[in-house]
Amino acid sequence: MEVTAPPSWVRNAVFYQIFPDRFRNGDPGNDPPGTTPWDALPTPTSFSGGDLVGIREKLPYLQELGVNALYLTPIFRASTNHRYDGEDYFHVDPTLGGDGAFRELLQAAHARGIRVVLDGVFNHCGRGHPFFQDALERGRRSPYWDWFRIHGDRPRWDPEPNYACWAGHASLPEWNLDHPPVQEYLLSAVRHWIREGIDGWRLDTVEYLPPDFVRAVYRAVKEENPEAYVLGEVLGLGTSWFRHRALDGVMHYKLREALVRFIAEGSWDAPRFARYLRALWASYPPEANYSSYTLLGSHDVPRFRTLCGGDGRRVALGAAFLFAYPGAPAVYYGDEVGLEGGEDPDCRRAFPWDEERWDRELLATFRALARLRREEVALREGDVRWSYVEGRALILLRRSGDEEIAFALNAEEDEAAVSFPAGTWKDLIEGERAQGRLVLPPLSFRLLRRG
Ligand SMILES: [Ca+2]
Repeated sequence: MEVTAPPSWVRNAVFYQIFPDRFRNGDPGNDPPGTTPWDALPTPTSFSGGDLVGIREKLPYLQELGVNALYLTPIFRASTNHRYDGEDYFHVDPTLGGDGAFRELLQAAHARGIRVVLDGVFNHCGRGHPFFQDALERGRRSPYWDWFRIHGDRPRWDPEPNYACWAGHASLPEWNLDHPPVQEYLLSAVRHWIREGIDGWRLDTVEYLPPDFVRAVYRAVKEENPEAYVLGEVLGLGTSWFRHRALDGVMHYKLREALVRFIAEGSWDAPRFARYLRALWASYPPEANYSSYTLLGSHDVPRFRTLCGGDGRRVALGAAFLFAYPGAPAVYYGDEVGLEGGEDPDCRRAFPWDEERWDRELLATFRALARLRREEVALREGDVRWSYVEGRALILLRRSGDEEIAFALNAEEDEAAVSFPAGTWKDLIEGERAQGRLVLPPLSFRLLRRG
């Protein structure tokens, strides 16, 4: 079958990324042994007890935030808190509530119009995966010997692993994707969960997978459901993946880098930021720009607020840019209430449910941005023009049919006067009208409609 366009819902999506161990503990009865108190800072090996029951419980909170799609980091049976060491591709980890909790979450999310995308880890599994365990036990006599790349007669990891493993981690043996049964096995998991009703896959470490296999995943997904989304974790340029039609979109880390330079660090001025973004825009087919997942942070990078030295106004600017720019904006759990955190595992702290600790102004900004994105077709589908780019301020125009929205941003600590294109503009949040020049307070943004 031939699929030529990414699913249309993606350009209308507002994603929320959840690291399931850290969002909400809905059932202390399923906590792994040794679970730490909720507010304890995470370590590489600690468990906080978050689960899918907790996510379901907080769907009203997410809906009120304006979220209509979830991206969950891995949920299948595994040994670690991050679960990138999968031991079973067909069953949800019992410490997250198991298959039943997932089915209930999926139903409840769909009933609220919230889609669910899962994390597919197809480059490697965990050392506890029964197939690797079989190779460990039976050596070359194991039917799974060729499923891995093992040198010698038994897998060993002391002093060094003698098998291919992810980034040198002995606990993460890599699949031998040249062995056809391995691809069949993984593709059957891809199809299984789409049939169970998930709305897409985020493919982990896609740049390390054989391109033919990624294309096979894409085809399998689309055969099961042409409206399902295939998102790649791509840290470099995603151009070739789009050319070969292997992904619908990428996690837009390149865009994030520019936002870190321009808004968090302040090391780039607006002209440099605009030049970079224009070049990036031109590198991808238009539909891939509209169907990529745009982010300020994830479980793999320091939180944006921490990179901003804790300044919530800069987080608001970064978020506003994502919501005003093409692509599906994603909120990394907790960013909306001001959660901080440095490099992994610190960027994976437990969500602070004590509202006393929230940055309420920031949360209100996220909600307003999501509402405008939902209401204004130009913000979702409009074309993009850079209208004013000077110093550390810019105006971006988004137009769809007769609707035109101007997004003005000042990333400077001082006020900035920006020039608008001819005509009258009306502020979408405050309601006031503007014409000609407008003075933006320090570290502020405005969204205005022409007319
Ligand atoms: Ca729990």
